[in-house]
Amino acid sequence: MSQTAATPDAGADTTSPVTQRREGAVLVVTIDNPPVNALGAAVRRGLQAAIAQAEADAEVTLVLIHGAGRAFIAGADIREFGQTPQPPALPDVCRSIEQCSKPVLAAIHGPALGGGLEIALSAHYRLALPGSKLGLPEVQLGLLPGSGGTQRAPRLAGVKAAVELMLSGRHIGAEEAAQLGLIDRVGAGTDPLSAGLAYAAELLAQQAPVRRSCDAPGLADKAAAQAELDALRADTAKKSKGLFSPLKIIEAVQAALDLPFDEGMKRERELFWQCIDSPQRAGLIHAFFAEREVLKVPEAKAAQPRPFATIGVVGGGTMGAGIAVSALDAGFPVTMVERDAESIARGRANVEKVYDGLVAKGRMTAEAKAAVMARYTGSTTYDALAQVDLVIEAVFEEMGVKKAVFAELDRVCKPGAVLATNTSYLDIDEIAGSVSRPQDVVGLHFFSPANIMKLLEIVVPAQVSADVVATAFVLAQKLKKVPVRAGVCDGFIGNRILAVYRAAADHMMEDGASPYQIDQALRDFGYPMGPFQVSDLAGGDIGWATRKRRAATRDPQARYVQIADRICERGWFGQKTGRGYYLYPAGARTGEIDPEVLAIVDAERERAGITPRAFSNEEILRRYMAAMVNEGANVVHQGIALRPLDVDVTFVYGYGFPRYRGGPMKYADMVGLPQILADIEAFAKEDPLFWKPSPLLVELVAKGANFASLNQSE
Ligand code: T1G
Ligand code: NAD
Repeated sequence: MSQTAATPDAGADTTSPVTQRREGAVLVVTIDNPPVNALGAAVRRGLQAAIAQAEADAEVTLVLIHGAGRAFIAGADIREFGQTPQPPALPDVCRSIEQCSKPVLAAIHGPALGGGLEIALSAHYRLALPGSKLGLPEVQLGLLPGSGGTQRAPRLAGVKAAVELMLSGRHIGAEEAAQLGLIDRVGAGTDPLSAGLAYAAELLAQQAPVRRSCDAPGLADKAAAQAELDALRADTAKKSKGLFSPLKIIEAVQAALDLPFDEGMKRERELFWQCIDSPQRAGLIHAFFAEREVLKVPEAKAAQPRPFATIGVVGGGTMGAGIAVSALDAGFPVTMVERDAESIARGRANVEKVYDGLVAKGRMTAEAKAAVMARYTGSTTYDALAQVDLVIEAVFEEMGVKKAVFAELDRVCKPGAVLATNTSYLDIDEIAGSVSRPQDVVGLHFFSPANIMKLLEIVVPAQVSADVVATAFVLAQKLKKVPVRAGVCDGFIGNRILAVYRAAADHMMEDGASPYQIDQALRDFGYPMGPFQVSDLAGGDIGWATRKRRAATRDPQARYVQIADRICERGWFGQKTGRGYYLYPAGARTGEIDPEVLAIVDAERERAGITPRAFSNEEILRRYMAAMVNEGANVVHQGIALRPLDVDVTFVYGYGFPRYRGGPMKYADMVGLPQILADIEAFAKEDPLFWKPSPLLVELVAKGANFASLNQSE
């Protein structure tokens, strides 16, 4: 017997994303809120109503909750955070489920994350199908599980397992969830409803009782639980790197140990609201949505990507090898072309070195390495690329060399092949204009090491066809990269803005701040490294080559700090030469202050006639960020970046910008654009040429608007 029972109140909300129907004595509750059944207010109301219906209907002896579509529940509706909360609150919905007088079974498939897992944990029985993703990833949003996760999960899985799940935010499968005691059963098949009904029949046959997680014995051995939590607290204090919510998670679980369940729930909620009010929550949620919005580009909407199954790489140096590894890791057959036998041997060795490192660390078997290398082909003839679908060029950063390579590609590659360049700075319109098929040429700007760094700037020249850009975005997803669409200009989005805030750092260094103080100020801000440490890591010679290339076109009026040149002239390129701005005794990765560098700085100040002055870390940060944000605004204003969020994603994924601050443009919105503009106008009094307020910044401040107002997708 199957009937769709209306909700108790006459005005049943037929548009509710939660529907109920009876399947015999089972009340089947279906959540259908695409795309991921997030727990928005309507879903919460629907669940609350369903439990009330079950309580009221004497014929109902068990409640089965499942999700329609591709998810159980992917959590609270993240878009609601920062808005005025709508009733019912999720902890109350969980409480209703747990306090239900009839057994409640949650049948999980796909994502059951955050509030979604908390709903399941408040049920009395849980089943999950293979392929399910269970987790409490709130920490990645600057939050903590605020609907019982910190109280119920430790009672079911113990302190260590539960807290590690909350601190890592990782997703686990059904098998592991069963081993941890978070679910009772790994179901079969792909249909949560039929698997759920089968398990429900078993539970009814056994007259299975209501079994509340709040009563589960995971915290029974208080001393052992406390010892586990103390160890995790100490470790978190060391590792949380300025993050707010990890230690709040520890505090919430401490409440689970110290307080009765309902008191623990209250304490969890207090801590949850502290996280909500933390600026880190705003930064991390911005980053969550921004990295999804960057995929929404006009070309991907306008055209179908071209099919591709094989990849060619020209150049087997630092980048060529990294790009080849990235493609091999994604399962593609890769053909690498180099100039000559010696170079291709070096190219292959550069690729193998990565896998040998993994084998040595026991993270890959020799057999697996052999299987990957079986998909690698090296060649010194371009004809080897005649049948590949997509080619990425990564040869020397010289226009002549690039054009020669593209002439070869134009000669040998099949019609419809995508021809990409990994140039950092060169004019891709000029490269495209040098071949007979400019519509097939696109920029794919990887970041070093290319098999590790997630950012991929997809640079869109004037003549490229939309389907080639769409293809590039598909490639990015297959390589597990975060793609950002960029227009053609010197340095695209990232390197162009980098050049400006690096110059601001050099100005401060010449004016009196030591490079070590500047690095410390940026580390305190949340960067893993300061700009001078980054220069030493990347190699000062690359920047030097760029400065030399730009010398001919540099504005003679513009301030030019020569300290970096003095250091490079000595061959001090950083870690790869044992010294740069820092000393790296015996190949150390962490540098030591170098008095000789400070002497060079002093000498350059004297040469430039500058009397050094003191800088506070706060002033260093304001100047550094003002330069970054101002150039970021120019990049958006000139359409090089589609939206401010594209600049944010670029810097979070490619330049170490602290994710919990959301990115430079989000940071500027949180500081307030009037403040940023006021700073720039103040700095412009010293150097009006360098500090020109971006027209976009001036316009937004005049309108009382912010960068977020430009992020709205159509
Ligand atoms: N709220 C709102 N929208 C969401 C969402 C959510 N929880 N999860 C996903 N979306 C949107 C996303 O923006 C995208 O939209 C679309 O769904 C598809 O997502 C009280 C406080 C579930 C593993 O952290 O990890 O519960 O771009 O592109 O790669 O304790 O989304 O199409 O317009 O990512 O297949 C905790 C977040 C919330 C999980 C699917 N939950 N989501 O990945 O698709 S806090 C999470 C994900 C909470 C409680 C607390 C992933 C996914 P659009 P997608 P996907
Ligand atoms: P690299 O010097 O390490 O490697 C370049 C390789 O190209 C060499 O192995 C060389 O033999 C090969 N080559 C040169 N001419 C060739 C030709 N005609 N045919 C085939 N192979 C040829 O340089 P790299 O650092 O890997 O940089 C490569 C490109 O990537 C440059 O355009 C650079 O700007 C860009 N890039 C570099 C970085 C970085 O951090 N190194 C980051 C992003 C982009």
